[in-house]
Amino acid sequence: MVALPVYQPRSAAELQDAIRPPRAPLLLRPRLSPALLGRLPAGVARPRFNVGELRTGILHLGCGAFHRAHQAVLTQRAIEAEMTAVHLPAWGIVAASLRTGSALPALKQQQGLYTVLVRSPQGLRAEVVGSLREAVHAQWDAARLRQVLLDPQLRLVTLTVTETGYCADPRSGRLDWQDDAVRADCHRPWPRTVPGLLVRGLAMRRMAGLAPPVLVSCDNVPVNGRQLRQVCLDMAAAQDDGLAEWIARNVQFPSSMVDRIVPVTTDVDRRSADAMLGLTDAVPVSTEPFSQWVIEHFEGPRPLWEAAGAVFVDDVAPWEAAKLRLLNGGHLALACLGLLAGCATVAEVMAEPLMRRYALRLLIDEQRPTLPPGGPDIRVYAHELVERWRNPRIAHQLERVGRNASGKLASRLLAGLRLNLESGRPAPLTLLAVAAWMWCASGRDPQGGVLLKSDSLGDPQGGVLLKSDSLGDTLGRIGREAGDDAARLVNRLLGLREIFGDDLPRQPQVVAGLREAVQRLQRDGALATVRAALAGSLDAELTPCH
Ligand code: CS2
Repeated sequence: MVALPVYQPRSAAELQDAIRPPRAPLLLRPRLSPALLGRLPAGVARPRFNVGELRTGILHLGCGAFHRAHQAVLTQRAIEAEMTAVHLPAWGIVAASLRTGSALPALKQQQGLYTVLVRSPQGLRAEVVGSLREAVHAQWDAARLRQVLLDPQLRLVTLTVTETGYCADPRSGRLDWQDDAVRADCHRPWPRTVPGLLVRGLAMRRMAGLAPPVLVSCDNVPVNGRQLRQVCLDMAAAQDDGLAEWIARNVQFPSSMVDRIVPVTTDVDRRSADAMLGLTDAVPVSTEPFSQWVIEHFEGPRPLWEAAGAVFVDDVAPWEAAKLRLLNGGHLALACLGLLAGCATVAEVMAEPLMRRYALRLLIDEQRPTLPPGGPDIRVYAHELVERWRNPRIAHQLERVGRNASGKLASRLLAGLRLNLESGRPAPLTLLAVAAWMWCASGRDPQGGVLLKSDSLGDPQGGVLLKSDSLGDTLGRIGREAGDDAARLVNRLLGLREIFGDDLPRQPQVVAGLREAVQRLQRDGALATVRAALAGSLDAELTPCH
C-alpha cells in the first residue's frame, strides 16, 4: 500500500478553505468537446460535418483570435458548401502558435472546438467552429509541425502573424538581417521566425519531392503576398541558391485582404459562451457580424471559400489600400486621439458626434483621393465603417488598436499623407492623427488621462502605447528628453527614418502642421483640437449614402 502524505493545514482559515465545497456551479459545466456537440441548444450553430472525420489540408501560422473568427469560420462554411453525403473535403486546419500560445492548452482540451460570438447592436449569436482540427506550438511541438509540413495532403499555408512577423526592413521590404532572430535562423536546428519556418518547410518538401503548398498571407501588410515572397526568397538565398530559385519558380504567394473586427476575448465573452452553450468554453472569440476576404486568384486545390462570401480577384491592391488606409488608418487615428480624450474603446470614441465627423472627414476628404480605382465604393465603405466602429457590443480596446503603432503608421496614415502632399492637397486631419500619436508616444498627457493611468503615473515610459511598441524604449527616451517642448518632440520623432523616411522631415508643411497640432493637443486637449480642426469643413458629403 502507498502511504499518502498527511495534509496538515497551517491555520484554521486554511482548513476552512480546504474543506469548503467548490463554489461556482459554472465550473461543473462539462468542457465543449466533439462528443457533446449534440447537447448544444438549438439556437447555437455548429459544424454540419462530423469533426472527427475531417482530414487536414491547411496549416495556419498564428493561432490568434483573428484567425479563429475569420478564416476558420469561412473555411467551415466552405467545407459545408462542398460536402456531400459521401465526401468530406479535406480542408481541416492545423493552427500553429508562434508566440505565447496561451489558448493552446484549452484548444487541445476542447479538441480544436471553440465558439464564435457574433455581437451586433441587435443581439448575440453563437456558432461552434470545428474546422480547426489541431492546435500546436511551432517550438514546443516542433516534431509534429515537421510532420505537418511534410504531409502530402498539405495544400495551403495561411498566415496571421502581424507586421512584425515578416521580419522585413520597413524601408527596403527586404528581410531584416539586423534582426538577431533572423540571423540565428540560418543556423538553428529548428527556426523561430516566420520566414525561417516557411523556408525550412519548403526545403523539406523539395528534398522529399513533394509539391509546395500555396502560401496565403492574411496580414494587414501592403501587398502582403509580395512581401512574404520577398522575405522567403531572401531567407532561402542566404542558405541555398538552388532553394531560392525553386521557391521563385514553384511557390505561389497570392496577396489577400482580410477584414473583421475581433477584440481581445474577455471574461464577459467566456461567460456569454458558457451561458449560451450550457458547456464550458475557455477560448471563445467575440466579433462583429461583418466579415470580408478578398484573395488574389491562384492555382491548385483550395476550399470553396467563395461559397462563404470570399471574393477572388486579379488584383487585391485597391482593396488592400482601401482597407489599410480607411479601416486601419482610421482605427489608428481614433486610438491615439481617443486615448488622449480619456476613452478606452473605439465605440466610446464613436459615441462622440464630433469624433464621428472627424472620422468621416478623415476617410472621405483625405484618404479617399489617395486610393487607386478598382476597390470598394469609398463613400459607402466609410459610412459602413463608422457604423461598425459604433457597435456598442464590441469593446475594442484603443490600447490594443494602437499596439505597436510605430510600425503601423507608414502604411496606414503616412502612405496617404505622401500622396496628398505630392498632389498639393492639404491633409490637416491626417497630420492631427500623426500628432496625436506623437503626443501619445511621448508618454505624457497633460490631462492625466488614460495615457498615464498605468502603474507609473508621471513616468513618460508609462504611456500605454509605449509598452507594446517595438520602438518603445527609443520613443520613451525622446519623450523624456523633449519634455514639454512640442517643437523638439516633433523634430526628434520625425528623425526616426524607419517611420518617416527621408522625405517627410524635409517637408515644411509637415513639420509646421505637426508642431502646431502637438502644441494644441498639449494646450487644449484632444476634443477641442479636433473641433478646431473641423471648424469650417463642409459636411455636405457626410449624409449617409444607402
Ligand atoms: C486594427 C485591426 O489593431 C489593429 O491594428 O486596426 O486589427 C482591425 O481591427 C482589423 O484589421 C479589422 O479587419
